[in-house]
Amino acid sequence: MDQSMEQSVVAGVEGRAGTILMNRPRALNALDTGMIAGFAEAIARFRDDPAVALVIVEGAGGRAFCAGGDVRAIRDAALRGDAAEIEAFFTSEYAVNRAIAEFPKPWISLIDGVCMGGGIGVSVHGSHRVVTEHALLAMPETAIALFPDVGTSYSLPRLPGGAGGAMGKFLALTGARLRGPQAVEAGLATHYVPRERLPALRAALLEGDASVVDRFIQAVPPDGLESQRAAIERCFAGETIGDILAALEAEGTDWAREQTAILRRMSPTSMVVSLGLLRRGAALDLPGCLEMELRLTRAVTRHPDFAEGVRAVLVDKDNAPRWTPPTIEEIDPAAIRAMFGA
Ligand code: QUE
Repeated sequence: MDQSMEQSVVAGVEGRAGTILMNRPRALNALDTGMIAGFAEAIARFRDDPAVALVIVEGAGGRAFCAGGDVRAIRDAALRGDAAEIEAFFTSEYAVNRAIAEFPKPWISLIDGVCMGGGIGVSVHGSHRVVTEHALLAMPETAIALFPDVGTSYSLPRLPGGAGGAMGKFLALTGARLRGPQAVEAGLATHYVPRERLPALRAALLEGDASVVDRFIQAVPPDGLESQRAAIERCFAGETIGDILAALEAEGTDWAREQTAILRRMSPTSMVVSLGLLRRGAALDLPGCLEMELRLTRAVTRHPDFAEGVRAVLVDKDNAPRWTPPTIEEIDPAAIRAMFGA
C-alpha cells in the first residue's frame, strides 16, 4: 500500500494497553509535525480512558524506534526564514515530552533499533525504556549544531554516577552511540530484553500490568561502557570544553585521542551551547529545562552552523561541515551567553 495512505502514528487500544506505533519507517520514524500531533492526541485519549492501564510505544519497520526529529524540514524553514514554523514544531514536540513525564500510567517504550534525539524524548521521560541488543541510543545533535533537547537538558545531568555529570556531558558532546546494554549501564534505558522475547513481552503487557516486564529482563551483558566509565569521569567532569580537551590530552590513551578527534569534528558553537545547557539544566525542573530549550531553538536554528550541519550530515551527506567559527578556540563566550538570552 502507498505509504502516503497510512497514518504516521497509529494509536489504538489492545486489551488494557494503549498502543502507539511510529510509522514512518522510510524516515526511520523521525518525528514530523503530524506525528507529534498524533502523540498529543493519543496521550490525551489514553490518559482519560479508564480501560487503558498502560501505554506501549514502538517503531515500525524493524530498523528504528525513532531516529530523531524531521530536521531537514526545520532546516528548510530556517533557510526560508520561517521562524513561526520552527517555533510551532519545537513547541508541540516539547509539550509532548512534558506530557509524557506527567503521564499518570506506565509509559513503556520498546526500543529495538535506532533511538536518537526526538526518539529519546518520547521514551526517556516515561517509566520504562526497554532496550534490545539491536537498540542504538544517542543524542547526536552536536554533529548538526543543534543541542541535546527534548528535555534531555534535565535527564542528562541526572544520569547516575560520577561527580560533575560526566556521563551526560560525554553523551551530549560526543554523540556516542550506546547499544542496548550500554544504554542500561548509562541509565538512559531501564530494562534489557533480548529481541526474541519482545513479542511475548508485548503480549503480556496487553493484560495491563507493567510489572510483567521484570519477567522478561535479562542480566545486562558487559558491553564496554563500564570499562570506559572511569575514563569518562576523569575526562568529562570539566566545566568548559577547554577543561575537557585538556583532560583528554592528559589521559593520553587511544580512547582519549579518539574522543578528541570526535569533538574536533562537532560544531564548536554547539558544544559550548550544550555544555552551558547541561550546567543550567542541572538546577532546573523539567518544565524549566524545556522552556530553556525552546528559547535556545530560536537562536540556534538562526545560527549558520545549523543549516550547515544538517546539510553536511543529512542533505549532501559529505560529512564535511564548515563551522562558523571553525574552532573552539575562536568561540566568543559573550556570543554564547547571548544565545541563552542572558
Ligand atoms: C544528528 C542528529 C540527527 C541526525 C543525525 C545526526 C537528528 C535526526 C536525524 C535523522 C535521521 C534519519 C531521518 C531523519 C532525521 O539524524 O536529529 O529524518 O530519516 O533527526 O548526526 O541530531
